[in-house]
Amino acid sequence: MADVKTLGQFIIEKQADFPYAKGELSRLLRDIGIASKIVNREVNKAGLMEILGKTGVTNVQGEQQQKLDVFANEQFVKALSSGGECCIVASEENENIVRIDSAVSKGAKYIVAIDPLDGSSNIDVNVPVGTIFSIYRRKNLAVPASLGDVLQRGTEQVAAGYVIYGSSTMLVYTTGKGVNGFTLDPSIGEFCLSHPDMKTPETGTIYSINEGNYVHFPQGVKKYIKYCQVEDTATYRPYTSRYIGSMVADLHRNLLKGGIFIYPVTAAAPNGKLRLVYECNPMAFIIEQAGGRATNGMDRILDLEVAELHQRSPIFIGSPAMVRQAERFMLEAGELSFSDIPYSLHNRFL
Ligand code: AHM
Ligand code: MG
Repeated sequence: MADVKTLGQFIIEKQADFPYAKGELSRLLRDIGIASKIVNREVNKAGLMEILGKTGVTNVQGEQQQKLDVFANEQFVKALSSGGECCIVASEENENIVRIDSAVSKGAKYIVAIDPLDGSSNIDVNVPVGTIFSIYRRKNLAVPASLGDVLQRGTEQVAAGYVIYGSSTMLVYTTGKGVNGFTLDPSIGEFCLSHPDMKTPETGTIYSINEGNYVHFPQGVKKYIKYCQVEDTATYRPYTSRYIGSMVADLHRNLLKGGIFIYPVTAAAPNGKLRLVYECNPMAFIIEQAGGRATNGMDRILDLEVAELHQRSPIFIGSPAMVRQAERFMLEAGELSFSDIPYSLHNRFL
């Protein structure tokens, strides 16, 4: 037992890296850890419970919400509200930001953006799902906290992490000083440090993309997929195709083994499918901290301007050599920089 370090112990230990820290971020991370254990308990029971299934209402993206999405959202908002360190929660499940008045009046300085249960369409079939979170500091403590505090570039993130509810449950997070992973030990109910200082391999042999959309991909992506499939022993090609359809699970595997995950623009998703604020930015921060790379095919995800809460972005993320190779194909296919053109024109890539 002497070697076991719990998430709580680790967070307190790491607080020393920030000499002026007052423990607020530590408490916030602890609150997220607690809520994720409650969500984990329900996700594990999903096959048994009446809770499984659809509520019949759709969320702000027009997608059908499932009961566990609602439950997870409630748990995180509740934990963050009672913790007192977070004044705004921006969630995939809420059209608008949720302002926590009690924390605002106390001068709380953190904002949390969250996808409470990503990949929730996989719950019914027992496939891993995840939580993704991102933490920002309020821009100006002298003015009331507002949506503007959420619409910050990814480079401004103070911390980000994900929880994967898989064959085991893991919480992986960064505060900008490397990435550490904790596995939930159900026997003691604690996340224990299992993957210290995670690094993604420089290159890998896994590519992850929904190939069913191939016909609607930009030329550069089509060419990259063909490149992945060509035989070349020197570069270990053809690569292996792995796509779970649960971003957290796909990225977690690729982070550990080396690989690339791509969700480009498609006919159905002319700006990409994944959301910048609570899906792409936190994952980009984690992957970069693990030595990886994350772009929209040309530009760094973390540098993208954030104009809307539920803004979408294409994403190319994973082992740096693989992402660079995919970008070369995008460039050769003549795809201009996304940041050079308005979002409304992104579908010209099709
Ligand atoms: P969700 O937030 O509605 O669950 O959607 C996000 C999920 C990601 O986890 C996954 O990578 C992607 O959607 C899969 O989309 P598709 O089924 O179009 O391949
Ligand atoms: Mg999601």
